[in-house]
Amino acid sequence: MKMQRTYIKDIDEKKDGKEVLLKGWVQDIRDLSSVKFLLLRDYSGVVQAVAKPKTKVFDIVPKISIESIVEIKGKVKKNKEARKGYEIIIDDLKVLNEAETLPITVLEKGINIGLSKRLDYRFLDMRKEKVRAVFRIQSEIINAFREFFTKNDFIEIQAPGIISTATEGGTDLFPVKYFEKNAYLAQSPQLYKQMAAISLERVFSTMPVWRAEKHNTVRHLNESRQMDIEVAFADEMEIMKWMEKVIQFIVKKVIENCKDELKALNINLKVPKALYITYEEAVKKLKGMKYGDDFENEHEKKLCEMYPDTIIFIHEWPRSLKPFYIMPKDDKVTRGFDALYEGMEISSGGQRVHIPKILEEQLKKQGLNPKDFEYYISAFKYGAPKHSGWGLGLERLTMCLCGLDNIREACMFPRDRDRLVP
Ligand code: AMO
Repeated sequence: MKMQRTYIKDIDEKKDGKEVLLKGWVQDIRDLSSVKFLLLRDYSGVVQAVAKPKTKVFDIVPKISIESIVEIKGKVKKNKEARKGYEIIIDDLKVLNEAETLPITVLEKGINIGLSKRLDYRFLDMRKEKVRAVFRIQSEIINAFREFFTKNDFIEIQAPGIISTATEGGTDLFPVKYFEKNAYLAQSPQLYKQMAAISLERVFSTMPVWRAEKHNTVRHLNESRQMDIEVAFADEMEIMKWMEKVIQFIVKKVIENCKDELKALNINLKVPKALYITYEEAVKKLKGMKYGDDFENEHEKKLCEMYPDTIIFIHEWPRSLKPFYIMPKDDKVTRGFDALYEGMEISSGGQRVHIPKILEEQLKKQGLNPKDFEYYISAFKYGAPKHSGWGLGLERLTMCLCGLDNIREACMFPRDRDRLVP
């Protein structure tokens, strides 16, 4: 009978002394005169395999190229000094697919290669422990987000990726040819999640969004992923609470389920507290800022340094700084907010305008033509409750939890001003 494959994570006490079949990548080879070591990696871990003298594999092992795909049959043996406390004494080895000389190393020390070169070879770069840790944590973040809102009776909606009008300002749209019409890649699910919430009450979405922002910064991508919610009958204070709760839930899940990954990244993650302050209060805390100024990244950093391990919710933003769909609170301020965490903005949102007349006025004020938004405005004419929501950047949150200083590290295949491949 064909032998079943064993995964490296399952090598334990019960397997001690037994013959196993392993498959994976050759991470490294150590060629000593008396013995040859091969580090084998699969999705679940790394184990040391040993070729002893006078065996048929002794001369073969040192010749195998790094990252080749191999199949190893061997005996599990306790060895306190080996990683995991066990090693494999190789009986037989087959090279399933030989790797050519690598353009970048996949060993941890190779992390110092420039980011741009690493991204050129991302398919190899993600074989490194630290890089894999980031994407494992990102997967936990998005799963926890879904779990939290599903448990709270929200439904996940799928908004379109091709749209006919700007939702987040007209200048940073990517045009696409849509048969005879002009269309754009969606900058956010904004208008669609609102139209869903006024019928379904509690919705969330996770989708890529596209922004043709020309600036190349360590916090911006031209394609990013947004986690959004929209809740009917809620105001901005209520939905900020949802964000406080979901981020705390996500961080707890990452602490619980990604212990090895956090260790690999050398991160001591803490469940954050929350602070709620008005825009006016925030401006007063910062030197060199005056009422009406938008926050620069240096201001966000300073505020976060004042309140470590805290999500800072800044609400009551001036009307001039928020989009047309944010509900005004009075003549001066809106019901919009921004959330800062670990030195940067991770989210913005607020209560929406659900009164068609106010919506038309706000569109005109921002230089937009209400005619282009007729489909959206009319949705609020047939029984629309007040509603609120926010969008949370997946890559930005990944940066915060993994301690990364460039957003490209938090995106498997980033799209920026200069990069369209791989
Ligand atoms: P906003 O434009 O602030 O709001 O986007 C929400 C969050 O998405 C992330 N984000 C980005 N991340 C990387 N690169 C980018 N270019 C980028 N743009 C945005 C950020 C940001 O805080 N419709 C509103 C949300 C709402 O009101 O519900 C919106 O899109 O983390």
